[in-house]
Amino acid sequence: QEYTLIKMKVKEVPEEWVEAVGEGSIFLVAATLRPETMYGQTNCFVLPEGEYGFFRMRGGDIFVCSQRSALNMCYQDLAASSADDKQPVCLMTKAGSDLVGLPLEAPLCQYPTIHVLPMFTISMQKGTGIVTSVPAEAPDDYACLMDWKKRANWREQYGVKEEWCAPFDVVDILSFPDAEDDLPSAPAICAAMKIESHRDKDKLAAAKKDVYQKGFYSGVMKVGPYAGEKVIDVKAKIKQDLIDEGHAVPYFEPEAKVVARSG
Ligand code: ZZB
Repeated sequence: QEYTLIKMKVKEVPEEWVEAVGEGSIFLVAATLRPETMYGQTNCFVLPEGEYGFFRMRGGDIFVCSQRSALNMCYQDLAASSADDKQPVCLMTKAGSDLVGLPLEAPLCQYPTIHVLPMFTISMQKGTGIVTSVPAEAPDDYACLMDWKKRANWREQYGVKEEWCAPFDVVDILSFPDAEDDLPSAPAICAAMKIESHRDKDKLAAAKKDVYQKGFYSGVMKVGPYAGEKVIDVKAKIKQDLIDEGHAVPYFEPEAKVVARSG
């Protein structure tokens, strides 16, 4: 599976982190199949109980991601590795909960600063364990952003400040000239399916499938230099532009293995 890794730069690096990791810009990196949607980012998600490492890349940058994805990055010659055993160089680890609230600068994003929020349904076995949020076109992201906007008790429990979610409205990025309605896909499908929370996993899986199809085959860009062009025609160009500008790198995931389960 070929993903695009989106580099979201940490805008204010805590003093202790600098001491622990040394020189280099720090990026939270999210694996996506939808680089054309990056105009619609409103925040970033991490798994609160997930473990994230700070890994040295060959060019000197520091990427924050799961250990598993860092190992893949070593094999893809992205991450620096110890000479003897091809293991990624981990400078520090943090729980996802320690990353919540961080201010980030994300490529193509309409908001100059976005924040890290918790998402309970992230798999640490997929991508980097970090997810960039596009609530217009990703039902999971819409449901999760709404959870943080609506639920003061969750915010209190997880230390989420209102200013990290409340000001971030859905950014409408695609139009669907051939569809019956021309609304951003994810909010409409979440309303139609009465999805109450991002923990509604089964409904969200069905919604995601629908929205993927719609976005890819009928979407037309509303924003950016390719406005008016079809997603299907410009997806690869937008990806290449991001890579050429140093905001993204290609990232490959080995095919998921069938794992024997016990218990
Ligand atoms: C931005 C984006 C915009 C995404 C969109 C989707 C959509 P797939 O198809 O199952 O491989 N994602 C990435 N890593 C994880 C993870 N570890 N746990 C949970 N979700 C993850 O899913 C790939 C997509 O799932 C990625 O693409 C990412 O969200 C999320 F408009 O990035 B995407 C209809 C979906 N729309």
